[in-house]
Amino acid sequence: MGTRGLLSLVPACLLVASSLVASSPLLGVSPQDEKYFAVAGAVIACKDGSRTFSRDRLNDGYCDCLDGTDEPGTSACPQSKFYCRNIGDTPHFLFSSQVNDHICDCCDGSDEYDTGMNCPNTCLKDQNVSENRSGDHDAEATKMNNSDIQETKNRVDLDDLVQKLKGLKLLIMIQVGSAMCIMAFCLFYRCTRSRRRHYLRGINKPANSVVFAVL
Ligand SMILES: [Ca+2]
Ligand SMILES: [Ca+2]
Repeated sequence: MGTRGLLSLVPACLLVASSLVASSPLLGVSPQDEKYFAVAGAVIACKDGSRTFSRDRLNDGYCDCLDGTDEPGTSACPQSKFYCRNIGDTPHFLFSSQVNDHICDCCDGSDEYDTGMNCPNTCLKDQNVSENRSGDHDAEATKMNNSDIQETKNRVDLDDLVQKLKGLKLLIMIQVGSAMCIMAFCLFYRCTRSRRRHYLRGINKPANSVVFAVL
């Protein structure tokens, strides 16, 4: 038998398990309390210590204990809690008023065992929906992480571009400053040279005039 064949047997096994639990005298009893009733003898003590009851009064529809110890599977005691096993999904407790109230509260339908209600076992279906929601949540988280990474990368690229522009601006300022210094030096050199020429011409002019006068 293949894997698909085995998987097709799972709902049937859950249905059989649920029906066995529904017919058990420990209906509505949590696994922890099963030990309590297992170790007890023919006479069982109420958990609040108020009194005792015989085993045949367990889930007999009559409230013997004020705390509901003897009626975990019926709505006889207001204080009792019904344990949904929900095999394949998450187990949880119900108020006793929710037992046989014509509303399917447990996903395995075990709380409506005496009303003729057709409560389909949806535990596996609910579990799949929960897993799908979890998968969607993970996918959304991954998408958000990728978006954050891309945004951080863009921010780093922008900062890098700003730093490069600042460096380029500084380089341009240095080059302009250097060009201005060279131009100023050249201008100063020309002015100095021109003044020197004028000075030398001023010295040579009187001497030539004297020579011409002598001749
Ligand atoms: Ca009882
Ligand atoms: Ca119910």
